[in-house]
This record gives sequence, C-alpha cells and structure tokens, in this order.
Amino acid sequence: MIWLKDSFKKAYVEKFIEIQGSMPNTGTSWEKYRALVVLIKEKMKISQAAESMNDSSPDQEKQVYYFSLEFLIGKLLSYYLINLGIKDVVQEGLEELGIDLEDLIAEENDAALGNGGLGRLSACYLDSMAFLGIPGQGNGIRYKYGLFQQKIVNGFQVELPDNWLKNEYPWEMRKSDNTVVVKFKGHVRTESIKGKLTFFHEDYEPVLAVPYDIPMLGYGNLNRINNLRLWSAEPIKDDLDWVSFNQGDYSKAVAYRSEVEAISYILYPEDSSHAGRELRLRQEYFFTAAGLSTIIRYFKKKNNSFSGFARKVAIHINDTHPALCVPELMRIFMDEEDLGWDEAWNITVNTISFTNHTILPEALEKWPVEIMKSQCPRIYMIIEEIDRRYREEMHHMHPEKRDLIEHTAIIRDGQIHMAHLAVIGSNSVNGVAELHTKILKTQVLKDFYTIYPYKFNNKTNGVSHRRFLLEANPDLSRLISESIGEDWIRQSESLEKLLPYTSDTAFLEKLADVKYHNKCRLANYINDKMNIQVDPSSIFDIQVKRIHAYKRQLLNILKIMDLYNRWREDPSMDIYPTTFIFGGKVAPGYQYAKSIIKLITTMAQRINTDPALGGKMKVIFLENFNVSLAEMIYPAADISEQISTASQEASGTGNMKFMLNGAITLGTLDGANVEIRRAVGDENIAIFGLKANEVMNYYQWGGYKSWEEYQNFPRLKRVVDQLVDGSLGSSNEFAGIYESLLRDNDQYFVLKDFRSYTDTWQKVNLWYQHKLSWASSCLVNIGKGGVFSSDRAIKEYADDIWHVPYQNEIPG
Ligand code: 26V
Repeated sequence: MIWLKDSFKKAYVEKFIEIQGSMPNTGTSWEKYRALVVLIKEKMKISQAAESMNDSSPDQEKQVYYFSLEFLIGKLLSYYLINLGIKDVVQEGLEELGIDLEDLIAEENDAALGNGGLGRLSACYLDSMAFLGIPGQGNGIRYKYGLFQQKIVNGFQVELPDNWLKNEYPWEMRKSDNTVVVKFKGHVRTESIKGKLTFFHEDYEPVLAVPYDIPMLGYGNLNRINNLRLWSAEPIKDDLDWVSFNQGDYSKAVAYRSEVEAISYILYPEDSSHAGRELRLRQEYFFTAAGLSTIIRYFKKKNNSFSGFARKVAIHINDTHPALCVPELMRIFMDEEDLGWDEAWNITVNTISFTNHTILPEALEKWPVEIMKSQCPRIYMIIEEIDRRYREEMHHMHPEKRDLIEHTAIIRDGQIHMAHLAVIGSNSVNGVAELHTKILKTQVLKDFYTIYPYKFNNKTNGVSHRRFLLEANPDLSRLISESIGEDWIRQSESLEKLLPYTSDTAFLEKLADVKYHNKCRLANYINDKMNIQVDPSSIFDIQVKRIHAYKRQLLNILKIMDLYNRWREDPSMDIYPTTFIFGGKVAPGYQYAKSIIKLITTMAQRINTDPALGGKMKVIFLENFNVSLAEMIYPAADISEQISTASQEASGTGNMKFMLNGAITLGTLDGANVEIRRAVGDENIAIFGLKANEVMNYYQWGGYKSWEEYQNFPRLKRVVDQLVDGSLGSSNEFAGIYESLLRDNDQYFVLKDFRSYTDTWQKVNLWYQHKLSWASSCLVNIGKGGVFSSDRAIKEYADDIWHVPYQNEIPG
C-alpha cells in the first residue's frame, strides 16, 4: 500500500490543481483521468529512482529485450491500481471528492497496437516479466493509428480509423534524448582501409526514431518497473534543407516527409497473409534497428568489451517480423564496433531467440531480394553473406544432401525467407503449444530440425491470469480468495486448491451465482448497445477471436442454422435455451471472412425476430471486439468455442482465458486445447472432430470429398443449400461460401466435422441442464487453469531460453 486515503486525496487534488490550475470538481472526466495517471506515474518514478540508487553493483543484470511488431496492451489504469494494491483507496478517495473512478477508467483508450493473439501474448509476457522481477523491455512501434475500430452496418463490417492518440496518451513519456537515426536506401561503398574491407552507407534516407516509453508495472512489484519502448518515425529536423529544397525540389522534400511518417502511421491489420509490401519491410527494419541501437548504447555504458554480450543481453524475436535483428546486429558489431565476422556471428546467434506463431504457409514472410536491396542495401549484403556461409557449411557437413540445402537456404528464387534467417541466426526456436512444436519439428521446419535439433523447444503460451481473472472477474476472484486465500494471485498453480470444492454444493451454487451475475452484466451491455434482450439464464455459447476460415466461425453458424431448422420443425425439441455470441474483426481485404460476418448477422436478424422461437435462441454479433470487451465477455461464458481445423491454430490463448473464468471448452484437438484436455480430463471438456494427423494426411494424400459429406447427411445438405437457395434473401451474398465448401472441396473440413460437432454440442447442451455436474466441471477448469498463466510461460522462457533469474514469490 503506497497511500492512505487522505494522503491520496491530498496528492490528487494538488496534482489536479498543478496541471489544470483549478479544482477537480471543475474539470472534465478526461482531465480527471489524466491527473490520476500523471500522479501514479510520478509515484512509480520515485520508487524506481530509489531502487536504482540502491543498485550500486557495477555488474549489469542480464536484460531481456522482447521485439514485437505488436503489443496489444489494452487499458492500463484500472489494472495498475490493482497491481499497486490501491484500487480501493483510490476509489473511495475519489468518491469523497465526488468523482466516480469508473468514469475515469472509461476515458482511457484501449491501446490496440496489435491484431490478436500474437499481440496480446506480448502484452501478457511483459506483464509477467515485470511481476517476476525480470529486467525485460518491450520494443515495438508507436503506431499513430492502432487496429481499426469495427462497426457493423447493415450486417457488414465497416472499418473506422483508431485515432487513439487524439487527445494525448498520458502513460507514455517521449524520450527525445534517446532519438536515433535509422538509414534506408542509398548505396554501399566498399573500400579497403589498412587491408580491411570497410563499408560506407552513402546517400541514404535518414529517418529519426524517437522513443516513447510506457511503464510496465507488475503486480505487487514496485521495485521492478520495466519499459515498453515504442518508436515513432519522424523526418530529420532540417528535412526541407536535407532533400534539396535549396535546389528548388520542394515536392521531393514533401515526399520525404510523408514517406518517413508513413512508417509509424498505422498497424497493418492483416495477421495471416503476407503481402510483401515495401512499407511493412520499412516498419520491420525501423524498429529493429532503433531497438538494437538502444541496447548497444546501454551495454557500452556498463561494459568495455563485447565478449560478454550474450551473457548480459537476450533478444527475443516474436515471429519473424523482427528477424532483421540478425543482420542488423551483425552490421553493428562489424561496421561500427570493428568485430570480425566469426566473433560477431557467435555473439549474435547466442543472443537471439525466436518464437514461431503460425504454420499457415500464406503467413510465412518472404521478401523479394530487390525490395530488401533497395531499402536496406547493407543489410542485404550481410544476409547474402550469411546465406553463402550457411550453404558452404552445410555443403561441407552434408555434401550429399543438396535438397536439404535448397530447402533451408535463406535466399532462394529471388526471395529472402525470414523464418530461415530467424532459425539460422538464433540459438532457440520455439513453438507455442506442444502440438504446434511437434508440427514444426516434423513438417514445417523438419529439415532444420535435423540440422539443429538442439535449438527446438516448446513453450506453451500463457495468459495474464491477473488481467483476465483477477481484474476482469472481480466477483469470481473474491469467491476464490475467500475460499483458498490470495496465494493464487501470485502463484497461479494455487488455483488447484479449489479442487476439493468440486463436491461442495454450497460452493458450486455460489459459483453459478457469480456466473449468472457476469452474464447479466454482458446482457445489459448487449441491451444498451444493440437493443436486443438476451436471457442471462440461457446458455452463453461464445466464439470471440479474429474471423478466419481456419477458425471456422462458419461451422458454428451452420450448426445454428441447423438448430433453427430443427426447432422450427419441432418446437417441443428438448434443447436448453441458448444465446450464441460472436465477436471478432476481419482484415479489411479478406472478403471471404467478411461474408462469414454477413452470414452470422443475417441469421441473427432472422432468429432474433422470429416470434415462433419464443426467445429460446438468440444470436449476437458483438461489434469491435477488443481487450476491454474481452474482459467483459470471458467471465460471462458458459461454453468456449475453440473449433479450428485441427493442426491449424498454433495455440490459441482465448481458450485459456475462458477456462480460467470457468467456461467449458467445446473444441477440436488443436493448439493448446490438447493440453487443456490433459489438464482437466476428458469428463470436463467436450472434444470433437478430426485429429491433426488425420487432417494432415488428407492434405498430403488427398481422399477427402466434401461432396460426399454433403450428400450423405440431409441436415447438412439442407443448411448448405440454404446458403444459395434464396432462404437467406435474394442476393448472391453467400455463393462464395457455398463454393468453398463444395467446388473447392472444403479446405478446412467444415462439412467433415459437422456431424460430430453438432452431436457434441447437443451433449453439452444436455450436460448444462445438470447444474451441479456442470458447475463442478467449471470449477475443475478454473482449478486446472493455473498452468496456463503467462507467469508459468515466462518462467520457462527465463529458465530454458534467456537464462535469467526471477523472483518466484515476491513477499506481499
Ligand atoms: C503474420 C503476418 C503475416 C504477414 C502479414 C502480417 C502478419 C501479421 C502477423 C502475423 C503473425 C500471425 C501469427 C499469429 O498471430 N499467430 C497466433 O499467435 C498466437 C500467440 O502465439 C496463437 O495463440 C495463435 O494460435 C496464432 O494463430
């Protein structure tokens, strides 16, 4: 506790007056919010300064730098108040000043600098690093516009810009003094100086990289406040002079400015298909080069030789987007620090580690040589040399394996394979769930696995249980703490202490009550936003995540269409009333997935207004799914839909967030669902569908005929036909979906899995009606959810990959 109520009130009023020149009661909510953030930030700074004064040891602690193009951090205020242990004090203090804390929390914009799972994962990892006392810094881009905001208009997704910096973002601090120059384009002149080849990057386009730092505060750990450093691209000060304004070339000067500003202008909203746009490569090099220059500068302050670099620095690259770390670190060591190739290479590989997040072939990054050469000429030379040496070494070691070399080389057919660069240039390659890692080893990166078996390891994803349970679900958190104490907040595995309560009827009833209240909260939100009433005592069956063919929202809506058909035919059918909830964004250019949204909203419109159903079924598409909305949704779920085609979802993390909030997973054996099933046992999860090896066998050998599934199952045939027979309106809107299923042979096995999915769903529906058995299984999910905390994941990264110590249990 760093404040008592009265001292907080005094400090807050003083801060408000200092900033606004008036009393808080005269201010707007935004002004009140900002004053609170500024106050908290200062409090953190004071304690940080005290800590660094205590740290007189000459030896630098090993630092972990987490490089990611995406950090989906969401709102910070409420979470930080919890982490500081002062939420109650602040709430009461503000109340006495006539201010509602909730109003201030509502003022904060979600920082949506990420697309989905990958970006949220990096935010959870920074959270756990701060909690565990690991000196870990995030490195990314300060996009002026985050992920677009989604509106649903006439049932279609419409994208609006996310102008999150419109007012000001009071958590960030601009650190102009740490600005660096990143060099693009130009050409490289090579000269031999005293017998040594020396490289001069000339006529380059200079881009200023200006850092903004956001403090990362872990629960109960004011001693270790880490940083998320986000870089903003700015033209150099005298840009008009610089680009030949004096020679009258005004338009060139203007072009320079806008080309530079474009770099940190907007987050790319695609998360599953690589388009190879030049600007994207510029983003990648920009934050990589800027981040590395900070690392080197800090290292040189504390050390006078690079020999110990890899013992003091771990650089983690989140997917291949920051893979230019490999050649850029080589460039710095060789061109700026005068190291030879071999030494530079050793240090580089020993410093860098890499996580792969997808096996979708269309998401693997490849850059045309021409683009790399023109944007980053010196980097391209180094990549060429890495490739040449790699080929040479492989040829030496495996002269007979020409194919192996071709399959694993970095440069091939005029393209640079970023995953290959990342694997060759790092000491550790990990997948994000056991099944995913196995697929990497045996399929996607199998050649590399034969060459570097020791690099491969698994790190099953984890989520911040403090954000997605403690903060998001206060009622459940209270119930848990009242029963087993508060250890679970620091030690997520302590949730296991709940397991004895699975046979305690009184406890299970309380658990069901909490769920009911959370469902009421979501129902109210739906009513406010959409003017649709949903029944909080119906089953809440929820699928929220990016919309993508492989995630199979289509399978879910076909199930709903089937149910609707059957219910209309037989109104006495014994099915428990259900509210189906969807949410998620689609990449703006992804037409197929957009038509899935339209299908969902079309069915929603039809079902929600059908009086014959008597409200037994509702379908809701919640617009603009983001971190804040997620925090309201997970606690309100009964069923968690995790129904991707087996083998395609690397891990999933929503599955873990639902589980920790006591929802039952209805899913395929894909990604981390496999481990969730092992943790909770078969009787506490509902699994259906093809297994990963069956799917991969079909992909490899063929043999699947979607037409046969369609022909052989009348209920299925009927819903598929309804896509195009005019039942859903006269337009041809869903012909693309229909063709993907029949003409294109259903790449994601929607028809194949339909029968087992609908059967399993129906069993789950029956199961729900046995309230105690259901609640008991929900409790097992919570109790076993602890291993899916990002604390566990980060401890594994720290032990096995980064080799840094952490504080296991920080005294409260
Ligand atoms: C890939 C690409 C490809 C090029 C275009 C832009 C772009 C942007 C992001 C990505 C990464 C996609 C990979 C991804 O998001 N994977 C998800 O990672 C989660 C965290 O590990 C995991 O839970 C999900 O299963 C996985 O789909």
